[in-house]
Amino acid sequence: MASGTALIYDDEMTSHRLLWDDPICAIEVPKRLSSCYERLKCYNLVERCISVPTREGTEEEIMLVHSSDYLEIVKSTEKMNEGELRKISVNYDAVYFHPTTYCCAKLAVGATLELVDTVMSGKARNGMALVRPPGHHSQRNAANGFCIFNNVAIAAEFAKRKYGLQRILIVDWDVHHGQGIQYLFEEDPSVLYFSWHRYEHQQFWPLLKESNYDAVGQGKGRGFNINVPWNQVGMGNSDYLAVFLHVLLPVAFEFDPELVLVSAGYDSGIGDPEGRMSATPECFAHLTHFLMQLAKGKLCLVLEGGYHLRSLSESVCMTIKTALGDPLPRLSGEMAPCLSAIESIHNVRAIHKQYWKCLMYEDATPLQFVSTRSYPMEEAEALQTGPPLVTQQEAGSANSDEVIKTERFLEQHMKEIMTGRPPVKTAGAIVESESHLLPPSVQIERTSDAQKELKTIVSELDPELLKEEHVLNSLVKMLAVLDKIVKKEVTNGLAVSPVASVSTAIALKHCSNLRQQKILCIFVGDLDLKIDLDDGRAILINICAKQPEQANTKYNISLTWKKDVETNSCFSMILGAILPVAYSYQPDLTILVIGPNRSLSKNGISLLIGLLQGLAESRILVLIQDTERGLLQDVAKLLTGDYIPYFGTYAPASKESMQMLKKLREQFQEDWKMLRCFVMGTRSS
Ligand code: Q9C
Ligand code: ZN
Repeated sequence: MASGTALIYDDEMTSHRLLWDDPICAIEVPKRLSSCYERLKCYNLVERCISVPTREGTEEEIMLVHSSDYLEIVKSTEKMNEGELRKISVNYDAVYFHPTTYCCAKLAVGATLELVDTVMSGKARNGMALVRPPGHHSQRNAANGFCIFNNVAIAAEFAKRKYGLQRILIVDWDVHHGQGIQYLFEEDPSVLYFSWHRYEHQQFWPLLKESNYDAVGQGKGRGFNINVPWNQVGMGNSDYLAVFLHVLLPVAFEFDPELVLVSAGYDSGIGDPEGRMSATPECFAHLTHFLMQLAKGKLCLVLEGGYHLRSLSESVCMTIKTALGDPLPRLSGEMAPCLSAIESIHNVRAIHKQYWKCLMYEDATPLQFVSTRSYPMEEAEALQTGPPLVTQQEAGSANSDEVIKTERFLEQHMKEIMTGRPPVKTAGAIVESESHLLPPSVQIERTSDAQKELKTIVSELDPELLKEEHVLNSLVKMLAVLDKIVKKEVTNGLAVSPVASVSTAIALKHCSNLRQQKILCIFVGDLDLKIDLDDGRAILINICAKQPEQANTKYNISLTWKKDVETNSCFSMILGAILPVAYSYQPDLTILVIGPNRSLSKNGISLLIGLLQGLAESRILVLIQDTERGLLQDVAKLLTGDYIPYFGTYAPASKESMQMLKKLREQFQEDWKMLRCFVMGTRSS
């Protein structure tokens, strides 16, 4: 499997600049590009990437999506004087031309296509192209919103033709609607376009009706255009996360793309004067990490907007750091989406349920009166239980004071989240004779100084086990791995155990002895031991085939998942229940146990391991029951980053399973607020 992250940057693209006074275009400055590269150098990220040279896109490539007439117009600007450039610029909405614009725009196209080639040929697993001018507003016959050629749309068309791809996902996380991409692929079911954007009931640029959630595509392309309009400013980490968990990712896994392109605009980040949203840089790490689980990791990110230089460059760094496989910082702020975000999610799910099986059992219909004022205060207040990182008013007043304030905030914030990564990523506890199964980078643990503690715990739990030398031996090694993770000497680890249930109890007890704060424990299979959890120090999610005996509680949730209906349907459960609970809980450590009689496919387990690495700063211990040791090699590769899970073709979950998930959501959405994805008690008229 391909490895490495490509980075494409060329100083040449900083020559395109505004030559006259124009308050609208003044924010699209050359420093946007150079400051990203400077920051990347500060964090020593440039040297860790595979540097790919830029080239100019050819006329033929540009004409994959643009008309020759339009190409000729752009070409003609090369020889123009300032007066002529001004004159031609006013033909378009929010656009400026410079004598080097044509050249830079060709470089932006070429850089994007080189990135696609690098990833498609396997020279790198993923990568990012830092380009100017941006592309997603540009249309077949028109420049628009600082965009000249539609870099990402050209890349999609290029990938279809050159590599024969049949399914490409475009994720547009820029704060503006990439209407250019929407128009170009509206009728094309081979390109799934997703965009969220500041909309404010059509009061925000580009002021289009077709940016709303009900623009779903046309003809054969119906269902393949997904718009999530933001009707308020101030959207933040939990709002973005909610849209990924409840809209984009379920549909994306069902779509099963062969390549993911990202219109990576960072004007959706904190401090941006255009977006006025409040997502912090690590949010982009999480978004990137989610998208890395698709298309066997083939992910190409292409810069679009982003106008707060510090916010932009820090967010770009978080994106690249994640693409490289570094541990993720914790997502900051209270994990509770706001009511307006939930309204948008509700509407998108309701309108798309006719196109996507994963939404088929949704009983929501689009809300008729979309306004926060139409809901009772209690409900609005219930959702805002803690102070958000940045209040909506603060985010909304983007004057120069605000720019400086965000800069100060980021200065401090980045110091807190940019922690070093341990030199060894993965530790393993397995018997000597099997160590050859693990990638060479795994550090094998042989012993631990927790022997005495172990004996105490075991004698309380099951004194019979004290007689079994090999069991004690494996338990002691497991504790050694756990200690390394807790002490941050490694990021993750795996251990094989003959008694998975007992091991789980011991691991949790050991964590509690170490005063580890919050443990997320996911047990796949039959758990034959009662684990005491009521103090909230741990949460246990048990995925098993048989109906649980006790009722679920906030900290002890059983998910019944039957083997015969499971095949490849479990992502609904992972995205719709496990991850929302996990992100709401914000654990310090994750323990995933693959126990006996698991009802989750190998693909499902791989996906779970991939996605759970987004939590707890990527600290995870995977415990494998020795009867399941066939999974050892794959689990190890997933943990070291040598391998990306591939989910495969989607099979819909049974109605019964979907109803179980729905019930769970209803029961726990007050405790675990990320579960929420619809507005209760839809009011009519
Ligand atoms: N009153 C990108 O982020 N604003 N383009 C126009 C008119 C234009 C944004 C405001 C914003 C363009 C790539
Ligand atoms: Zn933008």
